[in-house]
Amino acid sequence: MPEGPDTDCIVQRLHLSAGAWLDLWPRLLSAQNDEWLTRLTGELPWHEERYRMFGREIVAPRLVCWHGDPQARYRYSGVFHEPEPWTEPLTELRRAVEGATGLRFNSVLGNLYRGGRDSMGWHADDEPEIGPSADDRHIASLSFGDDRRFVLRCAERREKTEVLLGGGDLLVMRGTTQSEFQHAIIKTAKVVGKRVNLTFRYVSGGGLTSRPPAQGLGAAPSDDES
Ligand SMILES: O=C(O)CCC(=O)C(=O)O
Repeated sequence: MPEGPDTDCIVQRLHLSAGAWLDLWPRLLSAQNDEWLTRLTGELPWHEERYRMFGREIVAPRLVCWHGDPQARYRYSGVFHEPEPWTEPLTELRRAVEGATGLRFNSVLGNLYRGGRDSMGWHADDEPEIGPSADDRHIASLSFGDDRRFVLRCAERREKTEVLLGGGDLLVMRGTTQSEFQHAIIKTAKVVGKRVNLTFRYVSGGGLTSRPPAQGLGAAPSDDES
């Protein structure tokens, strides 16, 4: 059983423009990185996600799962995705994330990147149902496994920033990050191992009326792009 978080871990704040900021707890759970990776890859109900874009069926380049309180329903392309119940490891990790951040979450989206070709295209999690409020949507992203580049951009202001997310790192996107920026996980030709990312969210009741969590999922940026 993995041990608890590193209580000496100190949060680092990175201010972006226009009222957006990131809080990073580096290596919060890195001492248990391998154990959590094994447990989460083995125990969660990972599956492919298919969606339609421009009349074509696309398979997202990663595996996903969605868990949460019963009201944390998630809808896109006209289909409701009912959350799977919380599992023991997810409950334990939610407790660690809430303990570190002082924030509350009622759902979690899991992404499993099987290697460097798995990725997440540019998108913002800016659906009105993600809260607690439009000018401060809290999304807490906890990573296990190999390092991956997490990139944010604001095309309007030609602003781009990047955080290398390693196993055990906790990053919280705050303020106007979702309305002012898009984010992505960069595809890479380097040999990288598995990575699990959990984004804890606060979803208000009734279900999301959103597009897929990654607009342009198929068009993932790559190392060559930046
Ligand atoms: O894997 C990551 O770090 C990013 C996940 C993400 O962007 C999302 O779940 O919306």
